[in-house]
Amino acid sequence: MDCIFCKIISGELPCTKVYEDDEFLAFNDINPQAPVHILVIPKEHREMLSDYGPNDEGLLGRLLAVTTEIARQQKLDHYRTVINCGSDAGQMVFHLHLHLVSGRKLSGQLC
Ligand code: DGP
Repeated sequence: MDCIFCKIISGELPCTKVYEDDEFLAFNDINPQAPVHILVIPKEHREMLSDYGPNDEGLLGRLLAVTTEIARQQKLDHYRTVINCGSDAGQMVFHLHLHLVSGRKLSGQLC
């Protein structure tokens, strides 16, 4: 599959790994918008948040729970989480990912 994040998951492309379990991988964003900019992704490929539904509440809940655990491990007190859904919302990589951004005062801009 021609997906950058799937290639990162398979090890075909490198990343700076921050967290991994059976279901999720987290790694540093290649183009950080703040001193801490981590992407948290499910290993299962789906393009965007709108590809999930009521049957996925477990996975989506665990995505947030894993994110809070990563924030704790990284000793982040203040942070922002962002999920872009669709190109007009700024999504450029079509494999669901959550941005975890921290390390500077974040203004009104989303990420
Ligand atoms: P979005 O605009 O929400 O689709 O964010 C995609 C993010 O993915 C963007 O902040 C840059 C990051 N990114 C794109 N390609 C790579 C890559 O090959 N490696 C890493 N670590 N991050 C990437």
